Amino acid sequence: MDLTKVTTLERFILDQERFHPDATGELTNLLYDVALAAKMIGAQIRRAGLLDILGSAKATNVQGEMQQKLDVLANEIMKNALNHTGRVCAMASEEDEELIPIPAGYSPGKYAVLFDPLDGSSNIDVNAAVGTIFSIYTRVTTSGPGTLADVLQPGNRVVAAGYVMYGSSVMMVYSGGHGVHGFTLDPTIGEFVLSHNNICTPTSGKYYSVNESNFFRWSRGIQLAVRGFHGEDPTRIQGKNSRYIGSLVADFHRNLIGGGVFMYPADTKNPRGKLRLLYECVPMAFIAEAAGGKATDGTRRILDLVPTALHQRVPLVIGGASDVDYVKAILEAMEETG
Ligand code: AHM
Ligand code: MG
Repeated sequence: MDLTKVTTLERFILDQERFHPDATGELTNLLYDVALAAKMIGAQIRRAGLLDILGSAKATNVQGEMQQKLDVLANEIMKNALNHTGRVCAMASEEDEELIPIPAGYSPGKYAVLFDPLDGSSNIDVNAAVGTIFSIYTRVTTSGPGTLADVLQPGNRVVAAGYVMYGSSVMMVYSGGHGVHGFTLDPTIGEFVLSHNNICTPTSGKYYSVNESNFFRWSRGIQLAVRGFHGEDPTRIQGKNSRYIGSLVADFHRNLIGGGVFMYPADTKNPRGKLRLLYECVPMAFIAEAAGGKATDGTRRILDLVPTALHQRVPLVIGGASDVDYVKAILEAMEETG
């Protein structure tokens, strides 16, 4: 590797803009704002053990789950990185019940941004990988402050989406619809540099990832599909290895690169699944599809679902195209729909 030449995130996105003659540079700057927030969140996570900011903030988020201190911090960092730039008209976050307006005194911009500032936060206390997930839409309202209509858009209108994984290194993976690109933070220069250009995911992979402790709470179809992943249906699908961290970004990222399928199906405890459509499933579905994979709620394409509420949940089957199709074929044969 020539250490005198690196492609930074900024340069890469600027280069891509040349292919869009109508581009104004606003989206580039917005992605750069997200990257800055990611660096700040990553820095806090690295120092978490030292600063005694591990553990619960004794507040409960809108889904009734205990927030970890870093969730709160990451949420504030994301909002503060985005709310004053004139590029964003409104935001929505896993950690805020309502739409997040732009503060008084700042002008609302062209984009709506949705995010889960720190997903998988139950992993923080054990030093396992966590992530930030985001998606960006062009606003549908024409002026003034953004409204719910700007954030309740179907995933097929996303203009860019991605995630940041805080793992053994900090990595940002994003797509503007043309390919999926991965950037690793070089801590010595404080820049995200292109490390994974044009990621393509295998159509059938070697891993399956699901919380198997829910097995007896799943539908018959999901149980059958997972038994296929165990190797019980070799004429239709090859048996796979099980890998599950319980951190969507890390589980998804491994399968994106190594090949595989991730599922969080509905179960009797979570009848609509656990994951949230808007800021967990849609951004991951956008990335999966741009890498050649698929994402469904079991039978229907995630990106075509029309959201009705900010925090709605949806079952998720995501990964290699033929692995996702395998699950769909079983559910359809059993007449189980999403
Ligand atoms: P969170 O948004 O409260 O962090 O929960 C989301 C996480 C995902 O990262 C992960 O895929 C899933 O919840 C794990 O759930 P479970 O512990 O039920 O397997
Ligand atoms: Mg989450």
